[in-house]
Amino acid sequence: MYEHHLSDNGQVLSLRKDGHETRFHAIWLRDNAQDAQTRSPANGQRLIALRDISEDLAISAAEITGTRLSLTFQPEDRSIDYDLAWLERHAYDRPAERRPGWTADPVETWDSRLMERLPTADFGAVQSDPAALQGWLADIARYGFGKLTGGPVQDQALMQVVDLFGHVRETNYGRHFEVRTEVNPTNLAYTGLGLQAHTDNPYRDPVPTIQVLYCLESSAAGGENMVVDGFRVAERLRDENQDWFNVLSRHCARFEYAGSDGVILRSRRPMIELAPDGELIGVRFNNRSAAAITDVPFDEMATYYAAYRRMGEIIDDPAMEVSFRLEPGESFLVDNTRVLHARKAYSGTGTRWFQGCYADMDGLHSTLASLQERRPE
Ligand code: AKG
Repeated sequence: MYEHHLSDNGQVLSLRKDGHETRFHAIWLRDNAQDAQTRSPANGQRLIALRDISEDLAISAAEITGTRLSLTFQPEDRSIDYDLAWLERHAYDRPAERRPGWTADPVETWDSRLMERLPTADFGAVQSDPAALQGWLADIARYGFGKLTGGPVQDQALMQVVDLFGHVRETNYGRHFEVRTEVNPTNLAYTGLGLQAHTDNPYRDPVPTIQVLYCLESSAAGGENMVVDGFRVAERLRDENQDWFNVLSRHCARFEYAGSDGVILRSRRPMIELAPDGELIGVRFNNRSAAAITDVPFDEMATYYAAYRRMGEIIDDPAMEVSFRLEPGESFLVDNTRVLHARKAYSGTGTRWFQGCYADMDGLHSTLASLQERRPE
């Protein structure tokens, strides 16, 4: 049962339930009204602007009936109903300070022990069963990584992976790219060299937030893949040395790619990216495309390099990695703002042929949210 209380001359409404009190400001409540004059019933978009709400706004009356709260606003002299469960879900009255590097729901950081419960699904199942697709997408939202098995061994089958949740992001590498040994490679990915764990295309702004890699042939020796949770790396660095975490999150690195004609891509972004409130929102790490770092003050450059070195060591620590070998028809997908991927060198007889493409997490989150709305867990 809820109780309510108005204070501050109608500027603040408090709701109390089970001994817990949550405060809301009058302006926030009026701005977030869900009635048909404030929000379009057809598409949920807001019909009014802040300028339409009086600066002298106050709540003059409040009443709870069942699951609804009715508030009367002055000087409009209008009563608007609120769903109490909606208010509970959108409450913002919590302690302000959180330790920089915190992660938001549903993110769960991981190390090599994720191997015991690798987020994997069957290609046919996620294509035909919305519950299986929902489970797989929820795993990707949680772990930033997901694997698919049992897919077709077919040119461009990776497009069917993207079709499950969103749209391809076309780049200078095309709608998709061939990951196999080439004679004049425009990227070291198109050789048999091993690749240190990295996030892709850090020189792009915005970066593609999803990368899909799909195996079509894997008869060559070597070429195993690894993934590392960049968020766990950042947490470990922070817990080992707060100054190192700070220096990598407060200063920009630079990245560049100029490996093919007519393409010069450059970006300036931190290796560990935080939101203004300290939420960990991105990791960029790619030795191949790191450019000269010129944005760190002279007095902090030595610390920056110590932190950068340690970040690389943590990334390379086997305790952080999950490794696997993809067989033809298998693929994996990473949240490219979070999870790094790597490849062991390959050579000798046989062929290794992968196809890769980019897509974005917003489409994946959108598909997941609408599946969850239809079928709550
Ligand atoms: C990339 O294309 O970004 C790669 O890292 C290639 C990975 C692979 O060949 O498995």
